Amino acid sequence: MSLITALPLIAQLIVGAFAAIGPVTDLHIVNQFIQPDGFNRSFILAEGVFPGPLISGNKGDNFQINVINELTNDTMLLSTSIHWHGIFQEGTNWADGAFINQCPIAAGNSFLYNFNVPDQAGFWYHSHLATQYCDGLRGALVVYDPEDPYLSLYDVDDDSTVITLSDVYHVPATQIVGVATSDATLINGLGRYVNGPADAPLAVISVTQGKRYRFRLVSISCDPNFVFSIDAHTFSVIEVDGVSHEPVVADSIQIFASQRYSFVLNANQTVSNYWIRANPNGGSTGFTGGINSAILRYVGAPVADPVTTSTADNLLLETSLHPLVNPGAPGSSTLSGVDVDLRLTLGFNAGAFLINGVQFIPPTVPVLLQILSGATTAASLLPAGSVYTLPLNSTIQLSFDASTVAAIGGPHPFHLHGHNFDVVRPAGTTQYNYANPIRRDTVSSGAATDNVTIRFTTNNAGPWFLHCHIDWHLEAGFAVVLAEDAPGVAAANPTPDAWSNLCPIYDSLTPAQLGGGGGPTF
Ligand SMILES: [Cu+2]
Repeated sequence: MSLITALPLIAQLIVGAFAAIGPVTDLHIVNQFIQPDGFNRSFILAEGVFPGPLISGNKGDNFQINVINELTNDTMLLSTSIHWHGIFQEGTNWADGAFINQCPIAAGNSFLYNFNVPDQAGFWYHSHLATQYCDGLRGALVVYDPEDPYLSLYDVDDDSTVITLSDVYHVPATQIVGVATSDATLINGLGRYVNGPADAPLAVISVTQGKRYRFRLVSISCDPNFVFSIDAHTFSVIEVDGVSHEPVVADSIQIFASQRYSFVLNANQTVSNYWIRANPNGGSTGFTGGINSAILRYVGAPVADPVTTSTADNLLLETSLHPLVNPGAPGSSTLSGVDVDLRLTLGFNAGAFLINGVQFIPPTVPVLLQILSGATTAASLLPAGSVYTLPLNSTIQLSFDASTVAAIGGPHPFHLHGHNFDVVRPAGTTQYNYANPIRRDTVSSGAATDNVTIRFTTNNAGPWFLHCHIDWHLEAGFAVVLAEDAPGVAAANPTPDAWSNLCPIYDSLTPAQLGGGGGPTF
């Protein structure tokens, strides 16, 4: 490695030592009053902060995260589980965090998530129990690649260059009646709300003129998508959902719930303050009074609010993005050129979201436990009608018909656990690209006229959740389970004893011990 490429690594190690935790760490889940937008309420937080602390490691690391549940506020859920979004969990399906993979961790208990990240980079983590992450349990997780092919493009890539975008709710998730509407946008955990304190602090991201920054933009949103931009700056997008892509220049990104992008920003403008903007598609939009905003401050600029205006007019398009390592989509270059063509018709009826006519009702026994207990067919796995079995080593195509639901709280971003996938037909186009499509793990299913289509190869035995990442919609049933190589799951996924103990403990809890004030507890 040359001296030049080694420098960012050294900087990363020095700066990263201050705040990030991991890959081997405790993670305390606690109730804590904070005022991220000036409004004081009790949240469910990792280590008492929002967002949760940055968890980081290097490609190839073994992560051992001991989640210690110290929740006591029974107006919210008292149990928890954590999903490590985007990590394939090959051989560790039990560590994937959704209720289909494990029973939740009861208050007063701990559970060790122990998984390898052999060849991936770029994630986040969140509660995967009901809508608990909307109450605060969410944060960024970065797997650095010491041999990142783009090391020479940037000078800084550390804790200070992670940008989280989120919504926040002034009422606990279990107490929201009707359609939930975000009260404010938080950038790196800070923001303002309409008619709230005008002096609530905004996040400040510091840059030094002349340096190049790899920003890692992470949507930890429960619901809104954001159009993100930085006044007077263009940038070069190099990574999507943990996958390196060929650089694409843009000045704004529409980022949906749970998506990630890395972009390189050259701090080549006049030393000054510039607005960072994240305009949501719902709740209070615009930037009056500093809502939906943060500040990019050059070293040497006065401590003052920016006076800049946005000139963004070059929105990043999924069709422009092509993987750096480009295998092309699996299967052949025709719409029928796959082993399994699974068409998913999205629907809505009487408050329930449906996939192929079925609302997902979480099973009382995790799907993984059902499989390990001997049930391996779709007909025998619960919830009935929501589990699809897939054969191993096969090419799979999923298409999303959003024609009847796109206008109902959409666009709906769909996330597949356990895989990346190739988006052969993204939203906004009728063209199919089998040659070099964008590769990611969460995709917008688009507008009523779209039929977003994705492909992947089954190489990871286990039940994997496929769901809308608008958490309120997931709660209303917008999910299915893909049971991949069900007969091979047991051999491929040895489970620790502590995992086996979770269900007996959870199942013995009284309603009072579940918390949530009688709200959803699955
Ligand atoms: Cu949705």
